Amino acid sequence: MDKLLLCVSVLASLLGAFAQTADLSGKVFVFPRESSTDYVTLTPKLETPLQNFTLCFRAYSDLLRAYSLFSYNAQDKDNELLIFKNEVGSYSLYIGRTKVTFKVIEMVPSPVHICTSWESSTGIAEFWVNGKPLVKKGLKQGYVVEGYPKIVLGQEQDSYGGGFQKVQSFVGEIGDLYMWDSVLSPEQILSLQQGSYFYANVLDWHELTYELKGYVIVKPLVWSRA
Ligand SMILES: *[C@@H]1O[C@H](CO)[C@@H](O)[C@H](O)[C@H]1NC(C)=O
Ligand SMILES: [Ca+2]
Repeated sequence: MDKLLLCVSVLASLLGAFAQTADLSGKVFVFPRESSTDYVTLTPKLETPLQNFTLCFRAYSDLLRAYSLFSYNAQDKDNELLIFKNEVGSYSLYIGRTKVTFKVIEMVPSPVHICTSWESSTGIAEFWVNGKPLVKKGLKQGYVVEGYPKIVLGQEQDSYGGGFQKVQSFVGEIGDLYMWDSVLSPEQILSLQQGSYFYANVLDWHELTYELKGYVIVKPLVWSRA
């Protein structure tokens, strides 16, 4: 085999060994311990900038401290899109390094289904917890969320794909993660919470491209439909 061809095929098989695409329906990522080294990277199907989006997922954790739920950084743009839990009953959504905070009455630990959406034209951000819409907030009207992100579950990025701190790490289980480049209707969000599936064009749990780093294990989802 010619040298170049050999190099290319070795590289391709190496890359293939890292990222994988799988149907994770009925499964979760388990982040079993606190660390600054355990995480999952997600590769979106669409790398384009986002004028609108909806992001939904299920999470189950008994942490009482602050932690990152979804960390999306662009090149040179920290906190381009971040979902951060501050404390029990308080969730922040960051877009373009600006944040809004949503309050909800909740029991910890109990499983949560979270959906959040944002549209550029109005700046309106919605946040749903277990099918309940929280008070709407507004931020970054007219902004466009940068494309080509590094998306990380389990850790909070302070650089492009790194800069993790143990005290912001997620410990627990995450599943049923979907992201669209549009704002879903309240009816769609409710039926997702109840277990329906809609094809998602940015990230789709049924066809997810991901890479496990450190101690993260895929296990069956046993606590859904909360
Ligand atoms: C984003 O949403 C607005 C208002 O809902 C719509 O007018 C616009 O076309 C959407 N943008 C894209 C890229 O889909
Ligand atoms: Ca950050």
